[in-house]
Amino acid sequence: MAAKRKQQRSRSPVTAIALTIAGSDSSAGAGAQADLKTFAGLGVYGVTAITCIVAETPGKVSQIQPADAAIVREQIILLQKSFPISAIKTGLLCNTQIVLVVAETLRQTTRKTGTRNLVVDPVMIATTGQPLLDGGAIEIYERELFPLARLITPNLDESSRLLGDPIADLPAMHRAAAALAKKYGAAVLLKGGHLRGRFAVDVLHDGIRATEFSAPFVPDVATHGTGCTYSAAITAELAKGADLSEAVKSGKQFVSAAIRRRFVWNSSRGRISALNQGLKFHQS
Ligand code: PXL
Repeated sequence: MAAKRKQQRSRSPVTAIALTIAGSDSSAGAGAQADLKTFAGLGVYGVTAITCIVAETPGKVSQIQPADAAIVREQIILLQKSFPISAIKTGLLCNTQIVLVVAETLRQTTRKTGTRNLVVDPVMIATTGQPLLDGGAIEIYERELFPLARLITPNLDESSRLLGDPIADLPAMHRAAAALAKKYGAAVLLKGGHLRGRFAVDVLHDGIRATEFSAPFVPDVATHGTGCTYSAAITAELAKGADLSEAVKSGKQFVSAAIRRRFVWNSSRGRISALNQGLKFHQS
């Protein structure tokens, strides 16, 4: 009997677990929904701590309601106690109180669990240009959360906001990535997707050296959630044990494929599109 139970147990699949601390996007293209689809697409079991509810549809953020900091904290603590989580990412944290409580909770729980794989995606502005984070929260990010991160993944706008200088070309991206890695004592992946060219080039700086990651740029794509999907894919690879550079390489391939295979629908609001993080779909 015991032998049979043991056999049954050993046949159950075991997979890596990743936690995303992020907002809910009603249209499921970004936020925690994109993270979960990405984790699943890469064979990682995802769990979530929801920080806010965003009512949105592709192209329009309508309303944002933050969760109480106390329930954000409880979700993280409970999950960390119950699951062997091997990587964590943060996405939209919405306001100062939530950034503070996430940093404080991760400082405590990761000391106990030893999880070093924290990817911080400093989500500040939506693809539509709408601010998603209140101004004072950025300072708290810099002081409390960045020092805990293994990797920070700002885009060009977020990097210029953090450094106070515009970033206009690839040499400026290299200088900025090095400056950010030095400033925060963490590896930095500066995403250059918004620098229109034939290739979307990102620069990873680990504090010592820089590596470029490049993929053909897909023009005329206004799909939101690329940043979330990219950082979630990196988190999934870290959860499975990849090193940082391998994780970024696979993450870039994953997000590029999600963009190439995006869905496009006609709706009463015109054409809308969403990333495809690996859905097997039925063509009607
Ligand atoms: O893409 C940034 C982003 C992140 N997280 C949530 C969002 C959005 C964009 O709108 O809704 C929850």
